[in-house]
Amino acid sequence: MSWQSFPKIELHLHHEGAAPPDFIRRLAQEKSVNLSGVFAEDGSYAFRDFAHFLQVYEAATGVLKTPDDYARLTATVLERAAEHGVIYCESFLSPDFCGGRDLGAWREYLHAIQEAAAHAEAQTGVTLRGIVTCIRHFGPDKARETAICAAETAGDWIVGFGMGGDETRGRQGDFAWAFDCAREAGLKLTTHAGEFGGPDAVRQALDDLRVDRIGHGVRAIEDPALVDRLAGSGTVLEVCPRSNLALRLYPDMRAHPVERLRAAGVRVTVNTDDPPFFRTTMTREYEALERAFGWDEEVFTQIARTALEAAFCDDATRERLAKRLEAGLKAAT
Ligand code: MCF
Ligand code: ZN
Repeated sequence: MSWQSFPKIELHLHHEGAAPPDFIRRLAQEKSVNLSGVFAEDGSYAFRDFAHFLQVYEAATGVLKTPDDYARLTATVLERAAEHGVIYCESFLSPDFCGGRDLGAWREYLHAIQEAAAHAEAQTGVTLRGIVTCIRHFGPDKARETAICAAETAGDWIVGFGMGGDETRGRQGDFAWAFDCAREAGLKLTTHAGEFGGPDAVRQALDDLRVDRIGHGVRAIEDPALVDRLAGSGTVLEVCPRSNLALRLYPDMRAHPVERLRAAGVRVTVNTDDPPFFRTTMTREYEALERAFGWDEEVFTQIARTALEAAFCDDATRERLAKRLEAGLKAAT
């Protein structure tokens, strides 16, 4: 089975992290920015471990400076998504990088991104929505400012609030004010937890931030009572299998817990996180999961439906996409 044209929904994608190395190199050249240490000899992104990944990520994506840079990136992101059968995608965007948490500047970036997304949707048929994301290692004060930008721009395009970054610092609960602010503005919530933070971070995300979904969440597997809790509550995990392998959380796909979580009744979805950084695409994720666990059309159909149910978009958009998804599934199976 070729999975490339199988219809897919992606819920965990960092907007800047989806920038191909060539895109970043071209921008760096245009702006005369020196990016030594970012690329390997073969031209791909190079990093040793999680801490180094975060550094390389911020150096590489730091060349994205203007609203127009983000408009160009948005077109590229949606073209790539379309190539891999994605019909709906939510991406993490941050006022921390777009305008330094200044609300006026953030609105300008957002305007450019939304305009580019609308244009690209007309060309590719991929629908994009944004999740405003605070950066954990920038600390709770900056997260508060980011949440205010999120609350002020919440609507039918900015549909969620989240947190990424270095999970080994502080506790999820340190960011409760930011998440409460976003929730009060009507935004749905997700946070990176249970990747490098272990199962306790997942519990904190549920108890202290009261999130709707969990980014990664895979290390819940280390705590059977937590697995039961996730299965019981129906909390959706945004699993990014090849990201976890690239950052050496697991030695290979067969050791990855996504199948054990699914078998225990946890609602899992499949995502790419930062595709060019992890040398992945949605198609490669599907191929690797088929190879490791024998996942077939039935499993991937279930996963796409789960992802659409857990999407943060409004119900009218969900219903429109559900029709497209079901038609695509029928054609593919
Ligand atoms: O999911 C991966 C690895 N785990 C944690 N954080 C990140 C990942 N990819 C990007 N991030 C972080 C990173 O700090 O999210 C931020 C980056 O600066 C971007 S979110 C707009
Ligand atoms: Zn992520």
